[in-house]
Amino acid sequence: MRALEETLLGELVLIEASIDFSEEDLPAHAPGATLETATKARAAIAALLESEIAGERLRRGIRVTILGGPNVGKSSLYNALLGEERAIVSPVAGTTRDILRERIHVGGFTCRLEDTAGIAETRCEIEAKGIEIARAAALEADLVLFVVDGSEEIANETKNEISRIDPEKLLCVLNKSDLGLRYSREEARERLGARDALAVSALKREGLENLRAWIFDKTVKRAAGDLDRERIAVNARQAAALREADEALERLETAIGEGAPAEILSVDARCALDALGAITGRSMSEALLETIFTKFCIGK
Ligand SMILES: Nc1nc2c(ncn2[C@@H]2O[C@H](COP(=O)(O)OP(=O)(O)OP(=O)(O)O)[C@@H](O)[C@H]2O)c(=O)[nH]1
Ligand SMILES: [Mg+2]
Repeated sequence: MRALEETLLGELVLIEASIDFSEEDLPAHAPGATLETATKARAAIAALLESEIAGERLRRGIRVTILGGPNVGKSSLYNALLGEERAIVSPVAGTTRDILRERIHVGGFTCRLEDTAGIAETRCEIEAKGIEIARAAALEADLVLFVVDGSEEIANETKNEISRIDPEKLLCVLNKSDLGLRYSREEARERLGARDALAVSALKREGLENLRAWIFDKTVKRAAGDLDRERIAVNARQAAALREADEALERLETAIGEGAPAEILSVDARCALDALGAITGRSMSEALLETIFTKFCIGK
């Protein structure tokens, strides 16, 4: 946004200078260059507007649920991603009962991370309730990190449980890699029936960067339709301002095409910058003065 604003401001300064100080020795204003800038700015705005819907999802926060059998290290992974000891970790199976939720940031975006009760056959009513909540959370989630203890053989129930999850949003996390994995990533993918698998050690904090990168790729990038980071997360208010700026720039293009005088071009350029200022919070007239001062040393 700043870059967009700066280029337009640069043009406006030239336009205004050609009006106010026409008799002085200043660089001449070239309408052709302004037209080019306006056209480029409109393309940038169009790209920003595309991300409006994706932005809504990103702002809400991407929901990432950690699921898996008991004792595989779900809470350890939760804590590791969080960077704090939030969930109780213990060698006792069935430690986590309630669902835990915290926000984490991945590549500058918010994820709502959930730790859940270990899925197992149980006669305990409380544990069973926790498992029910865990499965429901996984259904709702944007992503499911299904954790298995990679140092142990894969149980049949694990494969069944995984088959309930939409493969599009599933990642199998082979935890406890520090103990030595029983199988390769490829074997894990095949045996677990998952498209993706990643080895980590929640205890030793290893493989977490890969995991974060995977989360980023699967969510933020996909949500934004593979747009690069700068183009993400335009909200409804910002989109309205961008549309306003775009209309002003369209008028500017037409005015240049018609050979309108600098006074007219200035009005449209100011309009566009005013609209962008509603997003950046920058007052256009202040910005204009600053730029005039630094560029031309006029008026000091
Ligand atoms: N060696 C090793 N041990 C781990 C790792 N991650 C977790 N553990 C241990 O595994 C045990 C269970 O860890 P938790 O994080 O409580 O497992 P959980 O999946 O949340 O268990 P429940 O809440 O009971 O379902 C603890 O003793 C942890 O220290 C790891 O990466 N390597
Ligand atoms: Mg736990």
